[in-house]
Amino acid sequence: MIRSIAMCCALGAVIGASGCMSEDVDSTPAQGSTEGVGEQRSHSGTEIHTEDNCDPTDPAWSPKCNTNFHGTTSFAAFRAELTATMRAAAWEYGGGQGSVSSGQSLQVDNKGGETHTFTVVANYGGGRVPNNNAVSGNPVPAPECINGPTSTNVDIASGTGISVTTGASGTLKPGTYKVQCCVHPWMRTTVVVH
Ligand SMILES: [Cu+2]
Repeated sequence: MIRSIAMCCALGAVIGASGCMSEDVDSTPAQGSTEGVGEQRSHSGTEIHTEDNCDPTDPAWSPKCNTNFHGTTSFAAFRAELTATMRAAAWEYGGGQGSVSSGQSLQVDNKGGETHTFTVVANYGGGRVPNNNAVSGNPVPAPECINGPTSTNVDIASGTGISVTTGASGTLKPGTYKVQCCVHPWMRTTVVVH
């Protein structure tokens, strides 16, 4: 099921279909918001992880929230927080900034219930979900988010992870990289390969 969600989103990115937008098109005001599950620290910057707090028992999240996940934020609360603050705080890159030596791999694990992306961008911008872009104040998509999957634009399904190689023959050469999520464009971090 998770794979089908990711594929749906990839397709949506290509043709602008609405399949992936439903998460964020429906907007039902609700009171309050729920803070995320506990922060998890990285291991010396070699590991970063995507986080969220979607509550799979809320039918409004279906099918985007992994039924094996244990988040507590209803879809309505997510929408309300996003509308009020232009972001949902629990939807974030945990572990802070990535920092690895050239030749070392960067591990990116999805600790959340939704699919997130690891996307290197020249400049932070919106993602591929128009309503999330609008509500978060990122009306212009980062081109990398809408140009399709690449080695530096990867969907990461809930409960899975990727290992990003670095170095002269790796995915990331030495340098400093801006990384964002193309589903939730307020999710941003930096990765340094030194
Ligand atoms: Cu995300």
